[in-house]
Amino acid sequence: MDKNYKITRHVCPRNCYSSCAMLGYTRNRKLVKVTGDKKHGYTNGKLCPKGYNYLSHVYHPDRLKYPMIQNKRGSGEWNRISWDEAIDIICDKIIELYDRFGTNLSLALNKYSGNFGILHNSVEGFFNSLGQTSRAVGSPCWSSGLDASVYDFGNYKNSEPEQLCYADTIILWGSNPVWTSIHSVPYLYEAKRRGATIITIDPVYTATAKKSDMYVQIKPGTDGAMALALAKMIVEKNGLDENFIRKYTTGFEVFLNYLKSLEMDILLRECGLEKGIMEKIADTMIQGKNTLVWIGFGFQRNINGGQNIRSINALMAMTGNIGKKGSGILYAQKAGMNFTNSITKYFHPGFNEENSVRSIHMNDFAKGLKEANDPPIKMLWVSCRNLLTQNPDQKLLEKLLLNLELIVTVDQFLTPTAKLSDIVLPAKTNFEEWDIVPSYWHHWIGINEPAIEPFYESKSDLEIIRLLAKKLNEWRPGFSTFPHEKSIEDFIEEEFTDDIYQGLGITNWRDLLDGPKRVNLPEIAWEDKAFETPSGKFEFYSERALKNGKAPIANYTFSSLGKDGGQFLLLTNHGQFNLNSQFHNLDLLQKEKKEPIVYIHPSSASRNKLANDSWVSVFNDNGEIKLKCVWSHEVHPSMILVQADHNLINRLISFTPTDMGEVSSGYEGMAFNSTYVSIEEIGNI
Ligand SMILES: Nc1nc2c(c(=O)[nH]1)N[C@H]1C(S)=C(S)[C@@H](COP(=O)(O)OP(=O)(O)OC[C@H]3O[C@@H](n4cnc5c(=O)[nH]c(N)nc54)[C@H](O)[C@@H]3O)O[C@H]1N2
Ligand SMILES: Nc1nc2c(c(=O)[nH]1)N[C@H]1C(S)=C(S)[C@@H](COP(=O)(O)OP(=O)(O)OC[C@H]3O[C@@H](n4cnc5c(=O)[nH]c(N)nc54)[C@H](O)[C@@H]3O)O[C@H]1N2
Ligand code: SF4
Ligand SMILES: [Mo]
Repeated sequence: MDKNYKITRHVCPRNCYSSCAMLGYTRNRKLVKVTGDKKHGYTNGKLCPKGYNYLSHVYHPDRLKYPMIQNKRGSGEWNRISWDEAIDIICDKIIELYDRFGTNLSLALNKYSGNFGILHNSVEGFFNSLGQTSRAVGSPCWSSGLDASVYDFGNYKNSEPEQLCYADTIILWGSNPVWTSIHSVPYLYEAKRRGATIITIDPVYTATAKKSDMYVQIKPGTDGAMALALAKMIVEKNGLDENFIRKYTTGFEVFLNYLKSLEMDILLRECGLEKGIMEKIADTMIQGKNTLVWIGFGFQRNINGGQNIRSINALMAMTGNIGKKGSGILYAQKAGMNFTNSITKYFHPGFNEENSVRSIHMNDFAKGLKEANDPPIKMLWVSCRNLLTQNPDQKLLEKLLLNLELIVTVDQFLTPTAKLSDIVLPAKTNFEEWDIVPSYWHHWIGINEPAIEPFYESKSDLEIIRLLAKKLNEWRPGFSTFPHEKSIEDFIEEEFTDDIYQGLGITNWRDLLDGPKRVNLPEIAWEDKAFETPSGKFEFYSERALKNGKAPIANYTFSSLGKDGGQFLLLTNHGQFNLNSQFHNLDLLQKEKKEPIVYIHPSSASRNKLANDSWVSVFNDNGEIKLKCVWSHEVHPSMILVQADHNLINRLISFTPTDMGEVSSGYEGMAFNSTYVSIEEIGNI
């Protein structure tokens, strides 16, 4: 690139393992190229196909350009309005509702993972600045796994994923990095080059499974039974690390007694696996020095998810595979996100974290909306969230949303959620705004600086919040304590402390303009064995779990997944060329896309008289969708697979809580993968 280009630094702020550092090339005020930033130690100058296609995302013809108002909700009759008009209408409603109810509780926020940049927390900050409001709380994504770590380790920490390189045995347990965490793949290859054995355990023969040395097709949701069977074998084979157990753990005897009480045949029948393959895995773990398990997020989105992870944690602790090079459990961390979070802390006088939120279960949001009373919810603010594709209970949600008096959605596109709103406000992309973006996976952070002018009239979430706070205070002095007069630079400045700077090896956040920086976190999680549990040890037996109404030890509930009537478990895995509901509209990426497909094992298909390539109806009490039936040996016979990128799939899914999640996120997680469906051929359509 010649010097006529302005080069700017960026981070992809999507809810993605990689949080890639990027370089934007701008000429004549137009972004003309996006590449990876080689200064990022983990992503190493590479992007994924979505990342390389950011230009068509930023300049997409469907991007929202102006604030718009809809005549009647869902009518599709939109009129352009000015920012002033939009802010006036919104603030007028906020104040009117306050006057009607004497509180802001009838105003609710639903925000999740559309953008993980820290300035986007200004939205929560604005809500905190009003006193009491209602808020969707919880996580549809990862919380039962986080809780499992809290019970066993006292916290969730992640080794640097680069540790993959040093493992002798890598178990990819329900994770599909070839699609969902592409930057980890070079480290898996490096491990392979060094002689590691890679085992994938997944009900689907995924792109990742195809690259592994060993593949285990497990019945979905039964991994706890498998982990306990492996643990039992390892005990029998004298594969315990007695020293680690004695020094660093508590409650092993209770766990051991539990293992002894379990019958191997029943465990194996439960997960549908042969003893031979289990012996092979147990032997590989014992013979190799270091085993590293990567547990995916999809793994724990079922009713046994948290307990199944606790069983794996126990398996790893009893073999001493914790806190040493090339071993341990990779899942996720929040430590790299430890900013001051000051942007959320301008609480209204008399309010704080404890008393300013009336929480509504994010995963059971429809019911929450219905039941919220005194006062009821009347206005909804949606930001970084496409709840009308990503949430369960779609039909009920749609119905209840229609009862609200005002819905405002801030987004870059007219999503299904935006289409059911009264006002949509256009959001900037990460090439148009300042931000700092951390990662829940690797140990790096980076900066977003504006490369280009805002797309038409789009604004960042923070800019919108400032307009709201300013107008509210003009009309009602002191209504919001959000400091709208502060500059964006001020807000960034306040997120850093001297300690954070020191850890990053910089003296000012602007130093990130020279390249992303590594956060000063240990390369190996728990190397110090300073577990953060009440006992200070790894807890096979957790009093805390018991107190929260859970089994105190890793525990498997048998046949909790059994259902009769010929129904199948519906798995909705994350797709390769989209990021949840984002990037579906990039033609380049979607050109391979055929009809919407349901994959089914040929034996199940024959039993149910479903011809290959026929149209089928997939249904349950929640609804019905029509899909093309494709026979595939790659999916377990007990399940069918529809990619999560199918816009309508959550019409079949109602709220089912995972077994954990409350400790880390406030509510149980969402057991998307514990949904049962029937399937029938409908011939040609
Ligand atoms: N059936 C099924 N459902 C699932 C899942 C599944 O596996 N199966 N997975 C679940 C999981 S793991 C997750 S994390 C959730 C994800 O659900 P969401 O958090 O809703 O995720 P996204 O679809 O990525 O993003 C939501 C919206 O944010 C918008 N956005 C992007 N940048 C900005 C911005 O700067 N400002 C604003 N205001 N908006 C922005 C995007 O355009 C998009 O419309 O879905 C869950 N839903
Ligand atoms: N390309 C792309 N990347 C993404 C995303 C995306 O949508 N697209 N989404 C991002 C987000 S929000 C998330 S949460 C992550 C998700 O990242 P992953 O967890 O890697 O992805 P999933 O597809 O949710 O699930 C991974 C695998 O778990 C398997 N699985 C499901 N149930 C079970 C089970 O009971 N046992 C076992 N052993 N395996 C099971 C599925 O078959 C699937 O192959 O990826 C992130 N990265
Ligand atoms: S979607 Fe993920 S892998 Fe792709 S550019 Fe963004 S952060 Fe990187
Ligand atoms: Mo997620």
